[in-house]
Amino acid sequence: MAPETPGRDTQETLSNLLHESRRFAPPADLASAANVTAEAYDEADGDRLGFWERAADRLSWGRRWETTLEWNPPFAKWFLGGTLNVAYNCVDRHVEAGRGDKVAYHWEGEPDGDTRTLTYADLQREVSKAANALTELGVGKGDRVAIYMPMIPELPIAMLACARIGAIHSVVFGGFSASALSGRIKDADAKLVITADGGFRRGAPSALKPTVDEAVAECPGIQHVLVVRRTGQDVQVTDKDIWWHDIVDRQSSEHEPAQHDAEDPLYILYTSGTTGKPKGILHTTGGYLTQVAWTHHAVFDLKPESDIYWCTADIGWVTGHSYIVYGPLANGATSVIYEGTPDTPHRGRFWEIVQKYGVTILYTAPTAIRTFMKWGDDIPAKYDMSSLRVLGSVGEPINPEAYVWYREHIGGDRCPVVDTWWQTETGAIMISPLPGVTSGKPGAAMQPMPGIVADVVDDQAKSVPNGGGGFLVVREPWPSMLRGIWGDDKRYVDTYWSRFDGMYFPGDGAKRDQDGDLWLLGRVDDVMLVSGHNISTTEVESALVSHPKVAEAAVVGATDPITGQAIVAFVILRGNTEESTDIAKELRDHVAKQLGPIAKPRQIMVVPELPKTRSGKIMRRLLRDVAENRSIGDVTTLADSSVMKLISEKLPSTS
Ligand code: 6R9
Repeated sequence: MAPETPGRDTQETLSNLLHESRRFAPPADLASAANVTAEAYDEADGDRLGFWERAADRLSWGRRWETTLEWNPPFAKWFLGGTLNVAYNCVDRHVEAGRGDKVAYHWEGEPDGDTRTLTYADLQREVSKAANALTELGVGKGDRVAIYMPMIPELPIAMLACARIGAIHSVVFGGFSASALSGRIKDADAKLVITADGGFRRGAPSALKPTVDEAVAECPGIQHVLVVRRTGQDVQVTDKDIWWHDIVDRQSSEHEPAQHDAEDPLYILYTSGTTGKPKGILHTTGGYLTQVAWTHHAVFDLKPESDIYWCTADIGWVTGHSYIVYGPLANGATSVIYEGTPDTPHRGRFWEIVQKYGVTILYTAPTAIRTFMKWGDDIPAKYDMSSLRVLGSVGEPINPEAYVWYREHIGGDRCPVVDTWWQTETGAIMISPLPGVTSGKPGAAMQPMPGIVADVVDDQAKSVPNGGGGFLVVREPWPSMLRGIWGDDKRYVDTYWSRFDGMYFPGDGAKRDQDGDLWLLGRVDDVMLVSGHNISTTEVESALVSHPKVAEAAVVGATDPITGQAIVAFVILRGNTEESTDIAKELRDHVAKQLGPIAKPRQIMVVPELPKTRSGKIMRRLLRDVAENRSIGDVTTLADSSVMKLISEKLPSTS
């Protein structure tokens, strides 16, 4: 294992990326008791549909399906003829099995000491009351409900109440603007909005209701706005508004869950993509729940009796839908939900939460990990995190150095790290190590999950050999795949199924190493073409992050008269690093040594922050504008709009 500096920066990190030689075998005790063993791959290879049938049998069905898969490319139907209720599977069946007193959610509000505990029995009562309230408000099966809420227990309760009655929820992340919200409400033609007065953010109440008022003013289709009182802020009450406590609290806590068809819609979730109007990704019930539950069981080795599971995503993103709400609850897990940010009231808040609840499984994003690296090793070192046993990563490629830091400083050098590749569109994890099976390589997502047929192809759609790179594709339909884009089948076909005949193209680049393991390289739009060579931004970023002074890096290709594109890098230094005049040269040489002179950045700029989307992904498009001296483009999806100003101020005036 990489020793702490000094001495760690030379051979060990230079053997990075595809030459990465570090391997981390599964811990023996985890492997011997793992939920899923290597046999799962053979089982699925031998009989893929049979494998998914057995995964579906982990759920409770009203009526068993007749047809496992009906495939009219690119339109799939899974478990046809089957009926189930997603909320019953997530809640009631655990209560009926005598586990009603088991904690479903330990909720930790942002203000210190503001906590709630919900058992499965509590959840059953709350979801039933909310379902009764929705019915009273005239919401029925197939109706769309927009949900715009902070990370409070009423958010999963509202989602499950919709699922219970067969209404289709469309959760809109609470940080989006009024126009983003109204656009999504209109596209889905929702009739109800569920929201709150506000939430707590960085130590202060932050209002949501005024944004909803502004959005709803544009949306005549909205009949009611159901408002949870969370912060107690003054709100303007309109004639569409109803307080949650006025209508939900007086409902009966009994509600008979109806059976819905396996292909009835469960939710719509909008993804912005880089251009164009957001796409309403549609997910249905049976296949979706099958795959989120199975992958959560397999990838995190979840033991519902003993594990405390914490996914730090916001429920407003797909990671929260699949791995805070539906997957963990279907498996009867005990989870932590945290309302706030990692630095409120101090930078050790996450580790304090791990210590407090004895978290055993942590699922977070590379952007958070790199921020923790920047803040320094001494912060996590103050907490007892010996309860942790599995660490997950999702959202962006994890740089090998960030992986190793995560494993060492959070995982006590004992926990396997599972790097999980998937998308809003795929619904569930598609490529990931299995913690009791796979010898992990820092930076690699390793292998498609059992039952998933993924490949890397060249631009002629031919499978690349080991050592080759190209486009990631999925060759066979999978249970939790999107069923389309809401109201736009043509766009569904054009976006995902037109680049390569008969294959799903997610838009990501990938490499297959000499062992046949997969490395994700980010969006293909971000690949640079330098003097005729394809170079991925991810590889150069990982080379930069492997330098001991660098916490985070973003790389873009800027038009260059000689090389076509030239590499421009933006870096954030680690907490204790002084910015010296020769740092740019030092880093350029470091990249050249690691990846070869062709990958040497033309320019390196030290910046205090990087522009990120609200879900934490680096927005290279804006950095390209900076690198090419253009005025900066659309910043509406930026999490913090002041970041671009901070960056511009740091730039040399000559560039
Ligand atoms: C779950 C989620 C999807 C895009 C995806 C890819 C990137 C996600 C990744 C990863 C490399 C991983 N991505 N996980 N890239 N390694 N483990 O993030 O969904 O918000 O729809 O984003 O995120 O580029 O195409 P979504």
